Amino acid sequence: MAEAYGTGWGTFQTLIPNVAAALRQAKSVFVLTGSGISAESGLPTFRGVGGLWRTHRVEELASPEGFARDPVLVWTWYNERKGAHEGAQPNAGHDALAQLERFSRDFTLATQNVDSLHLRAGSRNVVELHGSLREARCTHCDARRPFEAAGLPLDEIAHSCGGRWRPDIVWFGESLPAAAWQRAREAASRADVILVVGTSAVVYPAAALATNYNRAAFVAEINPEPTPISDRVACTLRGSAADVLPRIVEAISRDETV
Ligand code: BJW
Repeated sequence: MAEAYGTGWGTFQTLIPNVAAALRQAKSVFVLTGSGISAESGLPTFRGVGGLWRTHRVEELASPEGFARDPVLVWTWYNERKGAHEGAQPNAGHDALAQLERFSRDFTLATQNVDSLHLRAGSRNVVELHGSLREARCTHCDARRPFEAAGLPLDEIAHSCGGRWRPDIVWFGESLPAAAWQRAREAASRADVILVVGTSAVVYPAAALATNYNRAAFVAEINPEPTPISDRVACTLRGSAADVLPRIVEAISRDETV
């Protein structure tokens, strides 16, 4: 399919109609997003400039070992992030993906983000690969509690069963939720078009969804910076999600396709 729409570098004027044409004709569309799509909502990415939280790397905080070492530090990080999520609004990139879903017969959006902004923008078939900050769960039993806007009070980390409350997200070394992973992998495998938006594509297995399960799809990456998959995709749109995605949706709406 890649040859039918042209590949490689080019101006937005050429590439956007190409991607729009591929999307119009696709029977099935799969989108993978990462923290870059929420950058223009004011939420920091993980590995970019300012990607550190205070002096800590994400790998130190987002792991069962990091949580066991210092649960108060980890909860302080998640409480701050929860506050930032509550204050953030979906941006034009999130909105464009919600619109794109309405044009598509079979559309799946798998996100690595835990900020719920795709759902708030109106996307429906969303797979949250790394969980969400809507709930906390116990490390020991099946108990769950809503993750309040104010975060978890730091004197309530201990659960009555002897376990600890932790955010309902996937940390390094932990498996992705099996049902979410299966849904995403199947959707990536059957897609005619795959959009990879705002992810450094270094965290696995999520990054594998972009290029490893489907060699026939037309894959377009939307990211201002190159990533390890840039050389393997049909089309790279070097721009911000909030700029590029609405232009693609506009081209589809106006039928400016090739
Ligand atoms: C813009 C923009 C704009 C900026 N518009 N774009 C295979 C190979 C190698 C390693 C592994 C492997 N398989 C497993 C691993 C280990 C590990 C891993 O991947 N490590 C690598 C880092 C080396 N993976 C795991 O441990 C995973 N579990 C697993 O595999 O289970 C099986 C297993 C079990 C036991 C042992 C071994 C295997 C779990 C991964 C969980 C990741 N969790 C985190 C944090 C938790 C969630 C949270 O707190 O939010 O998820 S890490 C962090 O990275 C977060 C993100 O979801 C994830 C991805 O980051 P993302 O979103 O791509 O952000 P950035 O900052 O990296 O990139 C932002 C991009 O946006 C940049 O490219 C910018 O240019 C761009 N951008 N502005 C568009 N305006």
